[in-house]
Amino acid sequence: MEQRNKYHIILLLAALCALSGSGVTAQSKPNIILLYADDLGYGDVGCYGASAVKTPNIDRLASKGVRFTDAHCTAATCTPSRLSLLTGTYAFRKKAAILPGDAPLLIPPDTYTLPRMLQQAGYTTAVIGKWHLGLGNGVINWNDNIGPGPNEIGFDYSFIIPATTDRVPTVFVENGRVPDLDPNDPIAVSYAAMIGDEPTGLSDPQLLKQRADTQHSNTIINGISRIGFMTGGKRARWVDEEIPMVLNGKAKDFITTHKEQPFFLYYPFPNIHVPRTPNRKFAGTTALGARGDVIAEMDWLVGEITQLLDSLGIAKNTLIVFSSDNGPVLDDGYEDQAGQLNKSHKPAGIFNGGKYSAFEAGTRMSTITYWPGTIRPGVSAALCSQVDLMASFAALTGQKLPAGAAPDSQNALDVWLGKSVQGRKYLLEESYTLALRDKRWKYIAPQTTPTPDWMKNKEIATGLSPVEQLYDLHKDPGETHNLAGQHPEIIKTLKAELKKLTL
Ligand code: NG6
Ligand code: CA
Repeated sequence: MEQRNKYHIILLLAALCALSGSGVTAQSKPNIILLYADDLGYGDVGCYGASAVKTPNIDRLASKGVRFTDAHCTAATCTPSRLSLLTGTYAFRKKAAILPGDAPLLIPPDTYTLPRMLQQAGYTTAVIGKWHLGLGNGVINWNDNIGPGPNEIGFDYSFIIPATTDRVPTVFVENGRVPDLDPNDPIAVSYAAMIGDEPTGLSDPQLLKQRADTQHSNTIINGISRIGFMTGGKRARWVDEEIPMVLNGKAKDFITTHKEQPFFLYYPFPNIHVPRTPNRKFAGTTALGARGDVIAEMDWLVGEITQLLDSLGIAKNTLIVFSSDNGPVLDDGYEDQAGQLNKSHKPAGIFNGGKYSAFEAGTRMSTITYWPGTIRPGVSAALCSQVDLMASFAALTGQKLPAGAAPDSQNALDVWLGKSVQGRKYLLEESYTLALRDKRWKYIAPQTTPTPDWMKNKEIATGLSPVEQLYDLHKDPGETHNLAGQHPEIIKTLKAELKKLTL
């Protein structure tokens, strides 16, 4: 009798293991939350050196988790970095660049994506926040089903800002539909020619909360002129200052509803991209003007999530990764005084460049992992890339990547969890050229893609050059002395590695 009981218990255990896949038990599959800032600089938060803006919630994650000092997004702009994050693929392979607001979906629906992989691991998946990876097949009808989109590439739930808050249409899309749309007031969008008769930044600048450059001077919505023209959808339009509150509500609902099961929440904040329109709770709370205020606002969003996890009792079963999609920029088209008020604040920390740049600040991101009870607090100087999150999460959740999936993603789970400092040997940085890093050296290839004209009159250290560049980051983290002429052997090695990647 005893023998038979034992046999049943063994069978039961075997069945449980099989159910949860690859021998990983359901208990060991933590929830995963990816808090993803937009245009946040390496030096923009307290734990990375900022003092003009306080970020107690992000600092708390860092003090109880791992704070990375050499972690990177893949590219110096949004769409390419997000593509890599969600597919484990470098952006140059897909010729990804900043997308217009009406661009088709960049990730084909049959792609084995990060969220799809987690779905297969038993996770409920959601994206709440900025998308900017295109929607639809080429022609979007904003008044009907808008797909394919996030739901077709692995997200069970989506509540998104379609592109950026400076682009039309200024409406959310929830599971492929614009919520609260009045059918008698349909949305039309044009990026080519003016449509409708609503005021624009050029025709009626007196209506603006912030003046803008020509590219951002199309239809005025909520006192902000945008990139692109839009008519209709008045009831459904967002109020910029309320966006963080709306997203916060959606994110909290999702977490609360799914607290009993493993979930993956990809939470790309609109902060701190332009237009910088802080909620009244944060407006005027920092010395940096709107740019600082939206950092403080984002920090509050982070605190809302960690407090909720604590109150639901699931913090110990939740891995949080905090990072950003590209480096900082002061003037990105709107006159919000970010430059004038910046004073001694260093958005890029000790690094050179920022958004759009081939220099370090283009892709070196403030990056934190936090998982109380599992991750031991520390600081890691490991060289790591967001492109590796996919293979790392596969390892975490017991998934095997199918052949050809996530071709650039390497399993760095132990690095993310702070158990190893053995980071990447080589790391790619994409901008308007390619650059290759090892722990010490950085090779920047001559510029390959022309920069847009509007960039020329902005104060942006692009790091681009018609000639080869080589920097010794140990001695010169600010990339000021081009040593290309002095170390032909190092250039040769890094160029050969770069060539292997791009063949
Ligand atoms: C640029 C916009 C900039 C920003 C960027 C995308 C102009 C002059 N500038 O084209 O304001 O929207 O695209 O930013 O149009 S990102 O973070 O999504 O990559
Ligand atoms: Ca960005």
